[in-house]
Amino acid sequence: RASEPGPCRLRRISVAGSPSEFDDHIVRVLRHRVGKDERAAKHHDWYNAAIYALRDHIIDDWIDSTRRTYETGGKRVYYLSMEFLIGRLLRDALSNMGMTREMEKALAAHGLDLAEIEEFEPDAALGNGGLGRLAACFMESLATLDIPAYGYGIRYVNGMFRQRIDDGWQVELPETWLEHGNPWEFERLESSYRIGFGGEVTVDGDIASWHPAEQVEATAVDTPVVGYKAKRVNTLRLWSATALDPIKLDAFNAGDHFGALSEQVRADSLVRVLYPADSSPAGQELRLRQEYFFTAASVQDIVRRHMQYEGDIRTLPEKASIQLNDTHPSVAVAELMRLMVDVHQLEFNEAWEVCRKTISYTNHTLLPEALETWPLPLFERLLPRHMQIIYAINSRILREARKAGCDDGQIAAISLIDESGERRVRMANLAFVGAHSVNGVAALHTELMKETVFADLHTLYPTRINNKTNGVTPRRWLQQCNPGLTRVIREAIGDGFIQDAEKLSALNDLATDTQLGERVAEVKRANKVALAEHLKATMGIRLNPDALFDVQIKRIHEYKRQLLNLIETVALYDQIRSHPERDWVPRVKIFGGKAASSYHNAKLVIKLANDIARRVNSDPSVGGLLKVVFVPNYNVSLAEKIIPAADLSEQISTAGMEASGTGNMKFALNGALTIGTLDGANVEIKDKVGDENIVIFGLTAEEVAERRANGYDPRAIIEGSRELGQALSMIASGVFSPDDRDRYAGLIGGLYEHDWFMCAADFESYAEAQRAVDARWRDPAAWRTCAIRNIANVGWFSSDRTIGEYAKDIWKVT
Ligand code: NBG
Repeated sequence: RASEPGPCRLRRISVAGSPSEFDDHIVRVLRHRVGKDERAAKHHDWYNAAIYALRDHIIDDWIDSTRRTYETGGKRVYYLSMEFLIGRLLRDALSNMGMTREMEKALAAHGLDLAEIEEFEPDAALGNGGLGRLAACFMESLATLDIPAYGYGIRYVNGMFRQRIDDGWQVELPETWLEHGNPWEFERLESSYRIGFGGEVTVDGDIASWHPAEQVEATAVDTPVVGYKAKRVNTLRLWSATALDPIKLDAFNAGDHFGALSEQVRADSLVRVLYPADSSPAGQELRLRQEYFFTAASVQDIVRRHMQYEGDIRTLPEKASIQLNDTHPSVAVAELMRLMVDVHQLEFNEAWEVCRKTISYTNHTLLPEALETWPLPLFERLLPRHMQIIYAINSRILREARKAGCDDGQIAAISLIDESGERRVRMANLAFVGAHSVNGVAALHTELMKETVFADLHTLYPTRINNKTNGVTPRRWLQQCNPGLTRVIREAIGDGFIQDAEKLSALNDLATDTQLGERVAEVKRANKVALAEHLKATMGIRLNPDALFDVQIKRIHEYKRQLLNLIETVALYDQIRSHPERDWVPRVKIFGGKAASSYHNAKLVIKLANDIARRVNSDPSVGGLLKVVFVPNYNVSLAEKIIPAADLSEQISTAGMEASGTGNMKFALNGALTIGTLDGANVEIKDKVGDENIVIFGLTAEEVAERRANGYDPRAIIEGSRELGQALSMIASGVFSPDDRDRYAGLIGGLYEHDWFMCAADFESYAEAQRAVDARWRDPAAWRTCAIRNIANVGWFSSDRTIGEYAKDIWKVT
């Protein structure tokens, strides 16, 4: 793990100066803060002591960073996100502090192995998938680029559920990541805000005031976020909830022991769970309450800080940029307006200017079912004053639209209220009109935003939509997860790439260098061995590290088409059995991912993967040529083990449906080849690595749209393809589910009838692409060159580049 470059060693040291001093420091912490004698201490005590000791160093930098921001009066970025999928922090913090080696030595002095201690850290899974992980990468890049920033979100007591596979089925269990406390966090009781719900609005002259019927207290809990080489330490501020009156003593004394605690239970429920819905709306009152709770607390915190130091709300845009991560915090538009108009008594038009200059919005999906809307009666009951403000904004916008010549159809599409059925508040439209910048997360996605969901808003505000292609932090997704590859690259081109990932391009000159190719291959093999050992230990499965590791890890969703991959797996299985004499490339198909708990088809796909695995893995006629693995409980820590071991990265969504994808970037950065459609950021990855270093197949987004519009007949395609027809009938007839032969009849039947995600249309081209992958694999030297070209050319997908663009174009911070 000693992967950080040499020169950044213990810098200015106030706590400990040398490895042995650091060791003394840990022992002191173990005694005085953990309360244990080093002879009696258990691994978990050392784990706590190690983090507390490291934290002492971080705090110094944290305080310095904050002081620096105050002194320079710099502008701050506020990233509001319902999700932060941070994973473990110890390795990240150690590495960015340049203290990995010190920690290793200090622990070794007590016979402890840092790698083992790291395994005690729970995965902080406060997010579903890409959106939450992007927020975590952005936080790290903001600190690395020395931009003063706060991340604002919810301190969920139970984050993303833990997935167990029982007899092939997904079972959801609560994730209790806070069970043993959380040594990273600092509760800030002084930063608390009352958050109201319901009640009524009264008007006195020009001044409206909201009298909520209920209130809860939001309290800040801060976690430091360390940038590379500890240039800056920023704050991730997550809100927890408490009742104003946690126990009603009268009721308790009168014998109503449960009723006396009901307010606290209600407050707890606000921050209890993360909705396990990815790219689809939760549609529950509790979800809207969660959204308002954390947004209102964050906006109030931002305004309080601004007023304390600047004293004039009108200068807010000069000192603060609020980025809305998807529509979940959209109500910030109405909340900021309410504070300015009702509390700070700004005139509406002036407040609207300030609001739009301060706020910007990122859209992360085009799926129509994923665009958040709330039933008007619910919204009005919970947030009566915000509803009035939204009406006021709407009338302004619609008048503007009318003046600009919009017709009734356009007006209906632009309106903040959806009148097409039951009336609903459109959160995406609210975010769009309340922001000065609206961005997509990959070039194709941004173009499609202009043409589809926001077409009419785009006509009215033609300069507002812009693109910021996603990125991932090279610290976590190369340096920390793949120390072997990092070492090889550093020896080849120096270590500048950790800070400036585009420097990886220097590898292009060495792409055909045999020695480098061999070293890269050795590292890949070692990573595959390590993964195989891990899966042997956790799942009892044996994998051949010389086989091609073909990986699809991400949320299970129909548009991501794990089903297409499984159908092709079955077709391959069938082929291997029928033609054992052919020269097959041994493959391990690795799947992992969670399905939303109410998403029936996605859960069925998990079962299918497990059913196929059971059958294929126990069939002696395929020998070692094909293995199928579904890795349970896919999370950030598992991704860190799997991605460095992958040869092939599956990015096979129906074109036009994956906004960006970020796993695609992580795999390429770790030297895997992509098999993918022209969707999301795959398009830009192809442009960067070159056509010959990526395997593209399938319909384009345009062709998908065209087929959907002009009648698409999946049955004809299936009947015209023997391989596809056979694979489907094997699945549908129960070959993989002898205990319940009809289990997949509906799932497969749906492909014949409608096949919205175009699995049938893309099958042949996908299967062909897979055989092209096999052909490349048979030429190891060519494969290595291709892997190196991938690593060399995806440095652009660093979240440092993405954040640099946000900073320059949207936030105007340096
Ligand atoms: C997801 C998209 C991904 C994208 C991430 C991060 C949502 C709503 N959207 O394609 O599906 O990579 O956001 O932008 O989770």
